[in-house]
Amino acid sequence: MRFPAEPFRIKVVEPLRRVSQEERERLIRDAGLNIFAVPADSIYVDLLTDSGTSAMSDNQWAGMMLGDESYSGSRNFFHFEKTVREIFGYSHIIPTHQGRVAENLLFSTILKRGDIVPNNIHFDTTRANVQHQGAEAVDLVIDEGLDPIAMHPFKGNLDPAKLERLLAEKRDRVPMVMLTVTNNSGGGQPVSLANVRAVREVCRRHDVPLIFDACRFAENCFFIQQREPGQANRSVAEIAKELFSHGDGCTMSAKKDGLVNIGGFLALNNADWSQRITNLLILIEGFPTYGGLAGRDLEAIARGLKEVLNEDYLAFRIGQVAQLGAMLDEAGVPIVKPVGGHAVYIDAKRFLPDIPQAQFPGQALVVALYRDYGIRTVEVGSLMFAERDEKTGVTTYPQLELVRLAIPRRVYTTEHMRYVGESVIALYRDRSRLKGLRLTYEAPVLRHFTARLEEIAPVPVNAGR
Ligand code: P70
Repeated sequence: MRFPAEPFRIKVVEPLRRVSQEERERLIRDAGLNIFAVPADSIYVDLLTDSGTSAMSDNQWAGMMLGDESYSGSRNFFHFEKTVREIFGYSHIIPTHQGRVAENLLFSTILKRGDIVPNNIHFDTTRANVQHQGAEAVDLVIDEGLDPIAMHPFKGNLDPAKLERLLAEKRDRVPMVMLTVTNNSGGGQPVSLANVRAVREVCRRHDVPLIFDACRFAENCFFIQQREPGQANRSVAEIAKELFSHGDGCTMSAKKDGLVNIGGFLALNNADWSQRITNLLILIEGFPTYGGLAGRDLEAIARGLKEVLNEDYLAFRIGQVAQLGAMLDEAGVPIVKPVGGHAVYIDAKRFLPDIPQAQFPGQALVVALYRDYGIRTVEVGSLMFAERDEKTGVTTYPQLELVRLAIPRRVYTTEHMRYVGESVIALYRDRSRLKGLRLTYEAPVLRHFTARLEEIAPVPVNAGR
């Protein structure tokens, strides 16, 4: 088992606290079996998210000291703007404090009630922000993208034929098409350049703008370089330039491939949209040269966006995730394959085949990984995405029931990864003791963040006799 060697060394360390199994049991019970409510300093390896959890480099920290905190016209804004234009190629750059604000500004300005926004698969905040405008979020990923074991190099691809059918029928209701790179909900799977070109062509014929959700663009473009015929000799930066040239703009959470702890932006070519969005930005987020950020944050993003395109870094990053996936796969743990860019996703349906989706098998696994091993993961399945039709009372469950082990960038060492691998394998061998869960509280939107649950006691074999 060869994990890739780190292309960095460690200058600052953050001690980790080991807590006892008894304390973890108490903490997860007090949290209503919701991992978001467990204090982070009682977690040993935190794989909840790769968002905002990166370790910044010495170069980024040095940039923070050069923060110009002027209300308007900060030099860091100009550096940020220039960098984003160079990499993404769009003309109007609107800073926000994180990705979902970029989404909210875009959707609340452009969408009308009854509109439809197609995407490969919308991630949770994108879907919720579309729905918040009374619009419909439609997922058009290729069929392989919904099959956890289909071996396709670009399982994030959007099916151009499905898009064509939708636009042929309902063009009037579609103000934009989105593409999420990489496709987070489907396992962190990349989208190919050929697919971007094909989607662009359908959009061009129907005259619909194409907007990227660019959170993990560098990881996506690295996969293109590694896997797509004809791309091996191009730099990841060149591939990114072409990819974005096929679109009209992007939303970005810099908390992922910006290698920072907070920040995001909206980049657009459409001057009219940008003007209207900027007016809203001033009302709710901040002046156009800082958005919701400090000057020092903008500097860290500008530097992070360049570092993330370093191919030694990307080979390590993607290799570390792939290697953890390989370790689990070789032990027979059911995972989404091929392994994605930022996370290994366990297929909870196959891990716990006896627990029905209505009893949250993914969340049961999340709870056990914390309680038994101090590892925090996140459910991407029925707790996050099941939808109840208020009229009929019928609940629709997502096809994929996953547990995501998201790997923060430049944070954990190989030994941490080995600990995680060995723990998941041990739990898999002992999985028969896991029980289903039921909800005791749920919020009306994005319920997974605040839900409370309890274990369903197994019915004794002799019950009722
Ligand atoms: C994640 C976080 C955020 C995200 C994303 C895509 C493709 C937009 C955003 C919003 C959210 C999360 C989920 C579970 C646990 C913790 C955090 N994704 N588009 O980890 O960006 O967070 O900056 O508003 O993945 O995948 P932002």
